[in-house]
Amino acid sequence: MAVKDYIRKRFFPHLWCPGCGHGMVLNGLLRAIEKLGLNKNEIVMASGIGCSSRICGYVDFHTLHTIHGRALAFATGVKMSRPELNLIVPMGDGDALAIGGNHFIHAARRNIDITAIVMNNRIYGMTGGQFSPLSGYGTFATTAPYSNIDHDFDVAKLAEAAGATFVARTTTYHVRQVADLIKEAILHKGFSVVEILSQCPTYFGRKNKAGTTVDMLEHYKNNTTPIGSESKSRDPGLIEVGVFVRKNLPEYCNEYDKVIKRAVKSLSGGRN
Ligand SMILES: Cc1ncc(C[n+]2csc(CCOP(=O)(O)OP(=O)(O)O)c2C)c(N)n1
Ligand code: SF4
Repeated sequence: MAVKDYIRKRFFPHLWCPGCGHGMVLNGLLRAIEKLGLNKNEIVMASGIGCSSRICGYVDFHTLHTIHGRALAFATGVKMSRPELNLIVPMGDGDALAIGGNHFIHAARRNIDITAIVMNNRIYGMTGGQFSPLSGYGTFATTAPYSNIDHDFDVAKLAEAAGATFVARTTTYHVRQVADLIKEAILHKGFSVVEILSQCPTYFGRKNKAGTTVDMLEHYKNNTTPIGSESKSRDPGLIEVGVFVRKNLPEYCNEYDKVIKRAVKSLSGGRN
């Protein structure tokens, strides 16, 4: 199936501003799905609210555009009832780690087979540029006109500590890596997190004098390095991209199946 067949053309033009990174993430996601050769009916995408979450409207899969921060809870419900389906949850940094932070850590802890894509633009884009838990100390936002004093999370470290079994990071500059990491995350059996640094030239960019979209992409290019590279030891400020965690642990739906079997056996007096 061609990439264009995965798109709902009737919802275009999309709502993203010119130069927004979220469209580049959509491109990588569709290419990953095309490479995997997945049937549209095998994919369920659940999202919350935000410019990033709007991806859900543009893809011709089974989609649930739900409430802010709760997409993982909806996805968990779908996955538990239909474990054979591929669950993908695109989230903004606010959606995933502010209002949705609790759902995020517990989905990771359970190791439920869901792919979470965190589109990190370090700002609440949709609502006009409020700072998020990923904006970082010293940044500017409409709600931090005199500079933000909150420190940010490291999404990859948080996801790993919470129990995610596949954790990766890339940026919209790394177009091929976006598709490759999403592909691997979908194939992974367990909770997978792909953080993608995605530029918001409109709110984060303007408030932080980050320049044009091209400047922001060049910033990603010049300030990232592959995990474990020598440059990181020379310049600890570089952001690592690549796969941080790739391990196999019991998956939640499989474990739940075993619980059902144990319960049935016990209730039938051990006859099954
Ligand atoms: C319960 C609830 N609280 C607040 C909002 C308002 N709201 C909508 S999107 C959003 C934040 C969006 O930021 P983010 O998730 O980072 O995504 P982005 O728009 O930057 O892609 C907020 C606060 C809401 N819709 N529902
Ligand atoms: S406000 Fe920012 S995140 Fe939202 S569409 Fe515009 S550029 Fe993208």
